[in-house]
Amino acid sequence: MNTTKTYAGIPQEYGNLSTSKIVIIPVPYDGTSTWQKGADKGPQAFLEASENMELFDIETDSEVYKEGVFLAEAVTENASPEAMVDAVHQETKKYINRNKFVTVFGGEHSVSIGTIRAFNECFSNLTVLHIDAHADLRKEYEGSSCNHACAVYEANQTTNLVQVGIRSMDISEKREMNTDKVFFAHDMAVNEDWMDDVIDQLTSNVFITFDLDALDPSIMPSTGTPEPGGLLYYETLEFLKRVFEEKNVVGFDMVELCPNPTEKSSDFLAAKLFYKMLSYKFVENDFSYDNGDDEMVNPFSKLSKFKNDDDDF
Ligand SMILES: [Mn+2]
Repeated sequence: MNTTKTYAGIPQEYGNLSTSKIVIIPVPYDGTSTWQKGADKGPQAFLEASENMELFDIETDSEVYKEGVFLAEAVTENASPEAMVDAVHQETKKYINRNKFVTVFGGEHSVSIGTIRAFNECFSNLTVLHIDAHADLRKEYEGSSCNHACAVYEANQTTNLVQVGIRSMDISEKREMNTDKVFFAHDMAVNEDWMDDVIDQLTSNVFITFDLDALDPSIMPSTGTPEPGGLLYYETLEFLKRVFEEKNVVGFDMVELCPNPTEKSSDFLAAKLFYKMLSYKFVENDFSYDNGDDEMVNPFSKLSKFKNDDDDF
């Protein structure tokens, strides 16, 4: 990976560590994937797609890169899953301690074990908002507690873990689950208040771990384990926007982009979604819409399959 480049091709003056508010740590790790390999190529594909995106965000009327985005050297430790997790933990903590808004781009989901460990040491009453198709609550898998199938087992023991979009798990994971804090995709599909219900479960400090397989394979086919019945784009943005508005999001990671050379739209979606999350974090003005009837409407709610807004038409 060419780390002399800046994130998204931004001018060097916005890419220096000392003046940047935001740090991105790439972790091209794919040591424990069980089905399709290739998440180690995720950061490179994400960075290439980011270079081809417009840096003005229409919705928030902002250019978040001007807050400064430092592209850190990639964490390439891969001697063992445990060694990788330790390296991610140390690197993440290093930048949190420099008062940066730290983000991590994986790699498979096991990288989040290290990221979450660092955030949990640095922020009190932390919620880990886990957006994923998979529960990832196994204590150990294929001989390691740092397997991707164990991504949030530790978070479930040590933080307020809230899981969203889940639609695939082993029966043994039911024992670990706090059912008040798990939002299954099949329930979300028929509960128009799911966003309110999730937000009710969050403490004020929130770290978001976003597994791209939470999204529907129709919009995110390039992921290791695509599961049908996932989130679509605008409902995802609506939900994330609310979390960023209503809570103190302290950082996030994005994992499991498994790029396919003939299918670039997934890479681009990941790049745009990542930039949207930064835009939501740093936007200063209130960008909610007003329909003129003194009733706030969200422009995306009508596009959401998880909403039932028939009466609006
Ligand atoms: Mn997953």
